[in-house]
Order: sequence, then C-alpha cells, then structure tokens
Amino acid sequence: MPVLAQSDEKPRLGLSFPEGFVWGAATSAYQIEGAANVDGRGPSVWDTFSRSPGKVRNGETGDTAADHYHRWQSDLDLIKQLGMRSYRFSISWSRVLPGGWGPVNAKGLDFYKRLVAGLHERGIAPMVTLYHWDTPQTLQDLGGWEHRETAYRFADYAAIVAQALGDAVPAWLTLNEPKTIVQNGYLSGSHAPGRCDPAAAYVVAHHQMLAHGLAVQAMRPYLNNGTRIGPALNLHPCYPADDSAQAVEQAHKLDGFENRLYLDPIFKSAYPEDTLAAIAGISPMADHVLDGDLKTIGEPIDLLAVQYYTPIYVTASGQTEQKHPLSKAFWQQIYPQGLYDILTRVKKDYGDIPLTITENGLPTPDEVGPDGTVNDAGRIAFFRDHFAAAHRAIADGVNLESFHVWSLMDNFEWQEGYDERWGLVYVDYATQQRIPKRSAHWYSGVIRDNQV
Ligand code: IFM
Repeated sequence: MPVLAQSDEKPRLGLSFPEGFVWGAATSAYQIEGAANVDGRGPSVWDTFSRSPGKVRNGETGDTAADHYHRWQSDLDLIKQLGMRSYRFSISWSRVLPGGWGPVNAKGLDFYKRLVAGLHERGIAPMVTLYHWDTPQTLQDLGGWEHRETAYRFADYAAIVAQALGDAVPAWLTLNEPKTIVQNGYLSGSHAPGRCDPAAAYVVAHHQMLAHGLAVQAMRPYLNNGTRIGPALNLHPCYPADDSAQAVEQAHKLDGFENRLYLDPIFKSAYPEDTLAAIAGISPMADHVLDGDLKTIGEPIDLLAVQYYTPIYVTASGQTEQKHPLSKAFWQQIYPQGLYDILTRVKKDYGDIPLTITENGLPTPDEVGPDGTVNDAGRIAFFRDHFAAAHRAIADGVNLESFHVWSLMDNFEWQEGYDERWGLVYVDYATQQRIPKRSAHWYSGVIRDNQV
C-alpha cells in the first residue's frame, strides 16, 4: 500500500472507543463477486434485471463486478493489512442452491467455506448475511416474496448454510434491508424485480419478515450458544420539517413505514397499528398474516444490525424535504446526528439488545491522481463525524459493539452500476487493480488506535 505521511491521517478528534470495539467493512455477493456463470451458480433476479435494457445506468451488470470470486485471497489480505477485525459479506443463495431449493451446488458452498477459513487464518471474524437482494430467479418465477412459500425456501437455505458453516461464523444476519426490497423492488421499481405495485409490496414485506423468523428457527439447531443471529435493517430517522403538529404527525406516520414496520414485529411480535391501517387501503397484506406468523417473526434474536445513511424530513402535507448537504447519491443527506438519534431510539423503544453497525458510508467522485493515490477527503470527514456520533451514543449507554463501513471496495451500486464509488478501496475495473484510497489509510489509523 502507498504509505501516507502522518499528517495526512488527520483530522482526528481524540475520541477513544471502548476496549474490544470491533472495526470492519461490508460488501455483498452480487456487488463484488462477478463470476455470474461460473461453477454452477444459478441466475438471480439481479442477473435478469441488470440485463434488461434501461434498468441499470450504462447497461452495466454484476457479471464481472470486482471479480472477488477469483481475487478473494488478495482481497482478504488487504482487509488484514488495513487492520480490520471483522468482515461482513453475503452469500449468494443461487450460488449455493442454483434452483433456489433442491440440490446443493458443492462448488458454490465450498467458495464460502474457503472464504470463512481464509478470514480465520487472517484473524478476521466473518459476519455473514444470508440474503442481500439476490433472490434466485427460479423462485421469482414462482412469485418471489409475494409467494409465502419463498419464506419456507429461505429457511431451508438458511439451515443448509448454517449446517455447513455453523459456528465458524460468529454472527449471522438473515435479511439485508427488507425495506429496500419493498420500496425499490416493489414500489418504485428501481431495483429487481422492478415492480411498481403497492398491493404486492406489503405482502412482500410480511413474507420477508416471516422468512427472517423462520430462518432464525431453522438455524438454531446447527449453532452453539454464543453464535448470534439477527436481521440487518436500514433505519431512517424521520423528523418533522417544521414545528407544526401536522408535520410531527406526518413524521410519525412515515416512521411507521420506514422503521416500525420492520422493528415492531421483530421486537414486539406485532405490526404497528397506524401503519397497518394505512396499508389496508393499498394492500391486502393483512390477509397474508396467518395465525402464528407474528410469534415466528418475534423469535428471539441476539443482535440487531443497523444500517444508517440518511435522515428524512417530512412537511405538514407529507412531502419530504432535504435540509442537509447531499452526497453523490441523490437520496442521501449527510447528517451524522441521525446516527446518534437512531441508535439511542432503538435502545429506548426496543431495549438493550447488542447493536452492530453493518453499513454507513457515501459515494464520492473518486479518481486516481497523477501520483497514483485517491484523495477522498469527503469520505474521511463523513466517517470521522459518523464515528463521533457512534461514540456519543456509546457514551450515552447504547450497547454498540462494532462498526462496519460501507464498503470495503468500490462495487456494483445496483441501478447506478459502477458510476457511484462507495469503497475505501478504489477498484480499477479495467485491470481489477485495488488502490486503497486515502480514507482507507485514515481508517487503518483509527482502527490501530481505536480512536477517532
Ligand atoms: O450498496 C448498497 C447496499 O447494497 C445496501 N445498502 C445501501 C448501499 C448503498 O446504496
């Protein structure tokens, strides 16, 4: 790695994290692996979607992505060199079960066994997400998450993977951001499977929640005490745009759709009543909530993975408003205090469950300079301020154990293709060369000192 002068590691704030606090980074299968047609992997909805004209910027796909499937060893070396002690990645369901269920693809499963072993060899704890949006196309053809059966197939898949990897993975995450499937996959249609269908969207929400609970139940027999399971939820603090009672009411309503629809069933075995009432006008979701489902969804979990990117402000008329500087992602307002607010709110409303941050980051307009380095000062400032917000939350009693930045390296950013660069490590897609950005060196210093 190019070495940075000590002064380049600034700015730091002198805030020390508790001993044992774990720093890491996150990725997901479709965004980095590539090797779409290698070793028996079956197609997923993202193969279909990205190959459909007009769906992804510049017609780009994850066919090659960062070629991590072939470069995993040097990628793990890089993680180690940067000093990280935890790496969150996802397993591609259709690499393990090409048909979504049925025969296991041993070569696919072996890839993840090697990855997990490789992490342990390097002293890095694996944190595994079972589902990061890449539904097997075979299941989508049968109705995908609209179809209750998909929740049971997910639990079967979870059990297979838990049996194969078990306690070698100390922390398992069931679903990544079920809300994004609802909102982007089924409301706006900007993500696979590209539907604009509110009636279906909330049925999909329930079946994902059910899948989470069934998977927790299915995995437990293969895991020992101490191995932990939880969901990964993207939580957006919703604020009134002004002091009016109507804006406050609208913010509470939106909070139902953004946060409580996912947190309440998991922690309280109940959907929020105001949100259910609002959904009743647009979706038959309630008809799909069968006896016992909420108990299943409320199956005890061991940790909650929080992903924070942006706040949302709502006006008295229910419109959203932007009040803070935007990143290159049109939807992201940069507001570190939102991370503090959401972490403390989770503790206040849902109890003292251990928390891990499994995503937080931003895209910046990164380029390789004439000296071969990538100066992403904006990312350093962003992380410094968000780490400080996490530090404040810990000081105020939040049980936050670890922080995984999004992302380890530049990758396929869904409908934006390769246009947005979210990584600590720059990827030159023409050569697949990895160049740790200035933020990676800065982060390495934070990790070394356990201090921002
Ligand atoms: O890249 C995504 C990730 O897959 C899920 N959370 C948000 C990130 C940035 O958009």
